Amino acid sequence: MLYQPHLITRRIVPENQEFPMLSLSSRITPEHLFYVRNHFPYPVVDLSSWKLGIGGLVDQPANYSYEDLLRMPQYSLAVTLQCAGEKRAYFHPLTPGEQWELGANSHAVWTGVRLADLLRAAGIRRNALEVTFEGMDRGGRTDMPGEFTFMRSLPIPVACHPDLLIALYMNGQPLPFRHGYPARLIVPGWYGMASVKWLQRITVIDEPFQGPFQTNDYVYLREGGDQPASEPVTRIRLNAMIAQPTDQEVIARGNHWITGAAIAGDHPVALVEISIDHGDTWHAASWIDPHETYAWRRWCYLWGADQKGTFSMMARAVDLLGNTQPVRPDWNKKGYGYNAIQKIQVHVE
Ligand SMILES: Nc1nc2c(c(=O)[nH]1)N[C@H]1C(S)=C(S)[C@@H](COP(=O)(O)O)O[C@H]1N2
Ligand SMILES: [Mo]
Repeated sequence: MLYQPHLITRRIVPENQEFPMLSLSSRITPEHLFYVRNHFPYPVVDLSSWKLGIGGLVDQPANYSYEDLLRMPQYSLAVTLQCAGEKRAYFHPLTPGEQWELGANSHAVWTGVRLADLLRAAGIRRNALEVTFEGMDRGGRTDMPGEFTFMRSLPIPVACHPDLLIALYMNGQPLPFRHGYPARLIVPGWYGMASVKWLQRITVIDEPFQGPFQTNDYVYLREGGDQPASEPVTRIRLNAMIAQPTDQEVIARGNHWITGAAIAGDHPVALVEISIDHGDTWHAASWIDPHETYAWRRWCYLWGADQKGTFSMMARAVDLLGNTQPVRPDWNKKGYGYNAIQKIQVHVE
């Protein structure tokens, strides 16, 4: 375990640390600031014996060594990872789990092998329904006896999409250990739990996977209301994060940049709007970054704060279809997918 003073520690073992959103000075998150989300202590990885297995309902099961994967065609994609627990600390009432604020998300360029290439080489059988991905990290749970590895599944059509990568590199460097060395899955547009780290086995199955990280966790559990009582957590919801100023910050009169990032897993973000007057009027922010399908996009707005007082500041993203963020969060028992419009207070002196 290494003390990482530059990250915000939410838990020491397993190591869970968030990116300080104030440090959003580059689109790509510097490696030492990239958030870390682990369910278990770190696994022991021995590269000489490590293999990535592909099996189950396939015609040609295979075991790839690290070198085998390095020799295959490599593809790069810029993908923002966001934890499904992002902003969980803002739910009322609070929900159990790491109390993430703004920084359970970070951005990198990932390079590796296309999952679709490996699946095509293996030959998926006709009766296949899902593909499971198993990490090397393991441990117990508080809600059931036994030892588990971190394991997740994807429906076949999602798994076969050409943008899914078995990443071997992060920002052009070998994947750092904390982010899944030697190889991790990257599922663009989905919340982070889908992007299994320290990947060791891919298995094609013909029934819905029932592991605890699929059916106990990463499910929206609700009571009452008109939403379904139980729904799997999948794609990243439309969301805007205010990086600067911070909540309750005291600033001097004059011009100030309001900055942040916006993200969406379904449709591209078209617009970010800022309100300084508790939502009465909205102003379009400017883009810092160009649009990239799976990347967060930083925005800024110049605010002429010429009056003293306390201001209620909000930021909301609007996607290409005109959808925007809800005023009230979709409260659910395990605190996933918070995307209500963020509101902060700023004091001008
Ligand atoms: N093997 C393994 N993969 C995992 C996890 C884990 O605990 N073990 N956590 C998942 C979750 S919930 C998230 S949000 C992302 C975080 O990736 P990072 O730690 O590289 O930021 O990894 C995912 N992949
Ligand atoms: Mo997560």
